[in-house]
Amino acid sequence: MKQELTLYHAHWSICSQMVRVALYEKGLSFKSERIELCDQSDEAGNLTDDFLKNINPTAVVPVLKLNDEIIRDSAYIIERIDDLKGDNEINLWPQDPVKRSELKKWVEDTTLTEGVGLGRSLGTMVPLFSTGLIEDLIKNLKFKSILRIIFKHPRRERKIAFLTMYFSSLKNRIGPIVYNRFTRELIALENNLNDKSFLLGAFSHADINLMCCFNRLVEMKMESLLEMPELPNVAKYWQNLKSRKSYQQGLLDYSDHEEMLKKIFNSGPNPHLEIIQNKIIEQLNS
Ligand SMILES: N[C@@H](CCC(=O)N[C@@H](CS)C(=O)NCC(=O)O)C(=O)O
Repeated sequence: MKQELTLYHAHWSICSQMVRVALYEKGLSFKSERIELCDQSDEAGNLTDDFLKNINPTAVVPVLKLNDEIIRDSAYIIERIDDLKGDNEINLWPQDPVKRSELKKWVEDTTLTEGVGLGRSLGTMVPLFSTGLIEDLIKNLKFKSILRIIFKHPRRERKIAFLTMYFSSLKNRIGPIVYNRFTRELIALENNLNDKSFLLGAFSHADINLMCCFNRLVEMKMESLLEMPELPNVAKYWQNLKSRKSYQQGLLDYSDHEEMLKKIFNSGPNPHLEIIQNKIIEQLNS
C-alpha cells in the first residue's frame, strides 16, 4: 500500500527541521501542514482546539501523520521514517546492534529529548542560544496571545518560560549557564569525529540532528565556532553536513525568517561567541 504522509511542522523549529531533512534524505514526498507556533506568532496554530485534540495534546511540533496513524516526537518520527521506502536507498539507522546502541546515545544527546533538562546535552543547549530571539518575538505578541498561552498551553515549563520572557527576561541569564558544558561538548565531538566524514562513518540520524543544531548556531552568528583551526574535524564535518542536498531542501528552502534573524544582536557579533572561542582554546591548551 502506498503510504500517505502529512507533516505538521513549523519552518523555524529545530525538531521540525530534523524531520524534514530525514524525509528528504529518504526521498519521501509529504503533504506539508505549516503550524505557526504560539511563541513566534499570534496565530498560535499549536494551541487551537483542533491541534490539541487531534494532532498533539502537548502542543508541540513536529507531528507526522502516516496514513491514519499520528506519530509524535522527532526522534521517534525519524526512526519510523527510516522504515519507509522512499526514492533514495539510504538507511538512517544501521543494522548492526552495537552501532544502533551507539547511535541511540548520539540521537538522545543531539535533540530536544523529553525529560532532559535544557542545557544538559548538546541538543538541549543549542536552542538556548536563540533565547534572545524568541524573547523578542514573545515580547511582540499581542496581550491576548499571552492570555491564550496562560489558559491553553498544556506544558507548564514552557508556559512559565514564555511568560517569564514576556513579563521579565531570560536572555541574559541563559548563555553563561552553558559556556563550559558547550565547550566540553564541542571538544568531545572533535575527538569523536576523529577524521570520519560522519559520526558513525556513514551518514545517520545523529548527523541530521547535528546538521540542524549547527545551522541554528549559524543563524545565531556563531558559525566561526564551526570553522576554528583548533577544531579541524568539526570544521570538516560541518562542510560535509552542509553540502548534503537535504540541507538545502529541509532547512534553507524553508527559511523565510531572514528578516527576523537580521534584527538579532543589532547587526553586531553574538556576545557569546568570543567567550566560547576563548574557552575552547583555553581548554585545548590546558
Ligand atoms: N521532544 C520533542 C520536542 C518538540 C518541541 O519542543 N517542539 C518545539 C519546536 S522545536 C515546539 O513545538 N514548541 C512550541 C511550544 O512549546 O509551544 C520532539 O523532538 O519532537
